[in-house]
Amino acid sequence: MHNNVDSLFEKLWNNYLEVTPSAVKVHELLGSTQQDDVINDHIALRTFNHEKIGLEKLAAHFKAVGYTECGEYHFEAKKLYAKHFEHSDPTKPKVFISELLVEKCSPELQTIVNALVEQIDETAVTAENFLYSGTHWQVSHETYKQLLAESEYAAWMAAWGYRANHFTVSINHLSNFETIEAVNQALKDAGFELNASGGEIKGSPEVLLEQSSTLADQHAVAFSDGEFSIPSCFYEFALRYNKPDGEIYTGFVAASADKIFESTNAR
Ligand code: OOG
Ligand code: NI
Repeated sequence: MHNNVDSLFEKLWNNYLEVTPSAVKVHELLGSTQQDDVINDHIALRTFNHEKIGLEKLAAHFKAVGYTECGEYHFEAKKLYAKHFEHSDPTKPKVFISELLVEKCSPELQTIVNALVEQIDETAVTAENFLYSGTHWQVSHETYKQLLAESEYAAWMAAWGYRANHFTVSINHLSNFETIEAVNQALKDAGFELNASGGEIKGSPEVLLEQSSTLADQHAVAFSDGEFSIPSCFYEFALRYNKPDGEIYTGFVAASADKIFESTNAR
């Protein structure tokens, strides 16, 4: 495990850029003069709820660098469960980790996922690089398509494995933009496609969080039966509001998150 939070995020960022080249263009567009202008609100990771590699196994890597659990979220239809974590230093990004409730899926999906999980070496899960280690298994494009028909989340996990599936621009910290509408417009003017599921803007000032996201880049994956280009990772934009007590809201909104997951859907 890492012992330094900044070096962990640097590794996650570089690994994310490998399959999300559009993230560099987003930085150029939203940062005013230098890349450091873009403050990361949070990242998200995904997994399967197996004992070997469940949410808590990923969380352990963040707890080791000063994170604590702060909220939990249920996604009935997508068969997902999630928690979010915050660092004792509020300037560090928040972390959203979800897991697929495999036992709620079809016997066929369970068989496929169990076979993937079996290929993971137990020691890899606590290794320093686990959170950006990608896949630990062989999977065919045929199997990917079979998973896709039942669960887009399961298919994405099978293809991409362990990595940040998005970083998030904190609109609160941008100097050139005040509203999420202005950010979305700038992105669309620059040719980015936004996730329109549930509307381009998820949430509202009333729920203390507004979010939008790009549709994931397309990137090649070396499947066991050949190379195919599929949705990889995306960029999110978040504007947070103050609670009645004057403190900024640091949680997530399940109804909005439910739609953000769809940023990795096929275009
Ligand atoms: C996470 C989706 C939820 C948010 O900010 O609500 C999320 C995912 O796509 O894995 O990121
Ligand atoms: Ni997010």
